[in-house]
This record gives sequence, structure tokens and C-alpha cells, in this order.
Amino acid sequence: MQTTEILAALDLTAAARAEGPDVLAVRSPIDGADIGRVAVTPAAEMPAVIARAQAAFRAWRQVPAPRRGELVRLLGEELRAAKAALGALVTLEAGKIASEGLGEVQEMIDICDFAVGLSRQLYGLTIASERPGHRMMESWHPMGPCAVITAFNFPVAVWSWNAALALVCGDPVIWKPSEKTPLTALATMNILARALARFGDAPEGLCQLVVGGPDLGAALVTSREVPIVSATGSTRMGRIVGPKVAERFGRSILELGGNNAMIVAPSADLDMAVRAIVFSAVGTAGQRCTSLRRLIAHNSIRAELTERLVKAYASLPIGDPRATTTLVGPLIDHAARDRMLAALEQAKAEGGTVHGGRTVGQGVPQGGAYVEPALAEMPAQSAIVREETFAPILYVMGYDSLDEAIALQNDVPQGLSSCIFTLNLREAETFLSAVGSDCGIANVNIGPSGAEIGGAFGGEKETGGGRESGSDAWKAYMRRATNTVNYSAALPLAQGVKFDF
Ligand code: UN1
Repeated sequence: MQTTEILAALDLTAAARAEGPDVLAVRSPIDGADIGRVAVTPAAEMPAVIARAQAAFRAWRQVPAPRRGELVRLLGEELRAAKAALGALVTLEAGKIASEGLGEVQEMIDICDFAVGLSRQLYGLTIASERPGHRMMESWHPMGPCAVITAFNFPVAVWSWNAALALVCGDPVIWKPSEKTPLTALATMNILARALARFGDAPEGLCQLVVGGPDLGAALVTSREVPIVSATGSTRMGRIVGPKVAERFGRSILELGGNNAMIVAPSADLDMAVRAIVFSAVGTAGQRCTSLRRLIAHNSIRAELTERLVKAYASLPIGDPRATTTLVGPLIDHAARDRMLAALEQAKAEGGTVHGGRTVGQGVPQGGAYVEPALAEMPAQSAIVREETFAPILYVMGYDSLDEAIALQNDVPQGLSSCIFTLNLREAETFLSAVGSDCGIANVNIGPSGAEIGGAFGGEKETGGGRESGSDAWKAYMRRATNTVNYSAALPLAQGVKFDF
């Protein structure tokens, strides 16, 4: 599909032609082409945006949760209908290869399905009371407006994980997407508008989009009228957002940096490991928060594995992500490429041997930042290995004992995703145990990226501790009330306290 066709299919033709002083120019990472100009939300409008969300909250919290689920069901239907166009726009605006662009939309559809079921399952517990004629229970109630701040690399799916849950939980949503990807956000709002029209009577201001820079984010982060702030991005961003939300006793859901490792044990199925490594280190051009960044290979198989990877890397088709044969598309911009090259220089200075990692100029669209994915054999887990560089760099290190491998895996500031390839049950279970991986995601015989939506998604340490998506992540979008009901004719006190008068 051509750019104009994609924009037309998503009702974006007019929105992508904004004029005036306050517009954001959107460039495709494929070739740097100007693909649209969108209007920026003035910071002065933020109080009105937040007030609209509060007004919507007062109505939406009274709508029965299964009816709220109906809106999300309709959103899932509209996303199915728009999948091809929205996937193509993700490719155009974020540079993902076509199948990953479509996969991102599928992830949105999946979370909608999950949330529809959830809308009839917002369960609380009943708890045995120590007092006769008493019953205790927990009720879950809507919490209020939820701000969703998203990054360029999953420009629409991350919104959907948050929005689908927030909506069934009774919370309005205010979305601030990355300044690099406003068109996919506008397209998503148009798709949502179709669902809202079919739904009929949702309150105005239930889902809002604000386009612009950090001043808009700051308005959301500091407002007491926005009880939940879900932010995805760098640890640097999280260090700003987290304390600001905490200062006003708001709730933050932070999904920050990852520095994800794979341990490859001597018993591993190396054919499978190679496939998993290449997808998770190179897929999305290494720009997932779950991308594989560190390979910890047993010294008995390290040389063989590295050799196979060097060969596999050399055969990867790099180029226009719209071509069906391409596996490695562009980085988001030239600054990302410069950071990658600088990291590789540092790796060499720290004793590393680098394979690949050069800028690609031939056979790729001009104007994009195309690179060969890099492997860097490292003598130790040096400073650069402990940093997250958002690019396809895989650092390779060796180990002798599993304890040593787990210690290396855990000895980084980040704690998002991790995995082990082994056919040894003891090793696998140790890795998953309390003395194993310290990450929010720990896998056996699959890579660290490409998680399904059914599990809770997020990580520990500098990853921020938030959980989104499946399992009971919905609880972060609701407030819990503990209720004690006395159906007796007496008033006994707990803990045996006497207070007779
Ligand atoms: C992200 O990179 O911000 O597990 C999210 C994965 C995807 C989500 C990544 N389902 O790789």
C-alpha cells in the first residue's frame, strides 16, 4: 500500500495535513520521507483534557463492567477490520517489518479479547471473619483517569494493553504517544471512534489523545486528578516520572529499560537456540524492550555457537521493511544509529571483538538508518554490556558453572526478561526458582522477547516494577475496598478488645 492509501484507509488524510506553527512533522524511518504533519496539543489545554476525563469517569464508573467490556469487544472487531492498514502504518511510521507491524495489531486484538472476558471477572475475595455474624469481602472499584505514555517501538500495542484493561475497569484514558509516532496513535483513535459510535452512549472524553512533548507528559504526571500513570520508555524517563507520581501518592505502572539475557547450557538444542537468538536479538532491529542483548554461553559450546551466529547474521536480509523478504528494517533514526556505533566503539575499548555493526548504504532505501546487526564477543560483563543500547547489539560472554551464569544474568541494573536454553531439568528449574533469574519474565527454551498477552508483562529493578497486560495486572487499574459486614445483633470488637460503657 502507498502512504496516501494507508492514510486514507485510516481516515487520516486531513489530520496528516495540519498547518500552522504548532505542528509535528512525521518522518518515516524507512527513508526519512515526510509522511504527515499533525497538530500539537497546546499545553494550556491539559487542564481541560483532564477535566473531561474526570467528567467521563463519573459516568463510566457507573456503567456495569460487562457493558464496558462491550466497548472493548467492538474495538477488537474494528481492529480486526483495520488490521492490514494499521499494520502497514506501523511499518511506515516505526519501521517494523511488515509481519511485525501486523503482529503488533494482533497483540491489540488479543488484549481486547482478554479484556472482554475480564469484564465479567473482576473478582474480589470473601474472607473468613474472626467475629460471629460477620462477613468480610474485597470489592474492586474504578480508580479514575489513567494516563498512558508510550514509546515509538510499540506505538499502538502498549496503549491497547493499558486502555483495554483500564476501560473495562471503569477508568478513562488519556494517551500521550511518542512524538515520533503520532500518526499510528491518531489512526488508533479513529478506529476506536468507530467502536464508540457503534457502542452508542459512552461519555465524551472517555479516551483522549494528546500529541506533543514532555510538557504534556508533565501535566499528566503531576496532576492529582490522574490517579494512574502508566509509562513505557527509558529508565531515564522513569526516574523523572516515578518520583513525581509518588510525590502526590499517585500510582505508577512503569515499563522501563531491559537488558535481557539468554543462558545457553551445554545440553541446549543449539538449532533451536540459534533461531531464538536471531529472532530476539535482531527482530524489530533490536528495538524491543525485551530484545536479547546478552548471550551467556557455556564455554564448551561458546565458540561453535558464536560461529553459527556470525554465519546466520551474515545472511540476514536488511532493507525496506515493506518488502516481504526483509528481516531487518531501519533503526528509528540516525541518532539511534550513532548511539549503536558509539556503543560498539566502547565495546572494543573494553576488550570486545565485534562482528558486523556497520552502516548499510547499498540495497536499502536512502535516508533511513540501516545497520548490520552486531555480535560483540566480550571478555567480561563490562560497563557497556550493563547498559541498554536500543539497537541490534548482542554481547557474548562465556561461563563454566550455572551459578556463575545466573550471577552474570542478574548482575545488571535492569530486570525485564531472561531465558535459559537447556534440556537439563535441574538447570531449568533452578533458573526459574528463587535463586535463579531476578527478572519479571523468565523463560525456558524460548527467547526473551515476543511475550503473549495472557501473562503479566513487566520487570524488576530499573525496569520499574510495573505489570501490564494479562494475569491479574488489571488490579493496578482499580482500587480495592475491604468490606466487613455485621449481620448479627451484637457489636463484638476484633482482637478481643473490650470497650463497654
Ligand atoms: C516493548 O518492547 O515495549 O514481549 C514491548 C514482547 C512484546 C512486547 C514488547 N510482546 O516482545
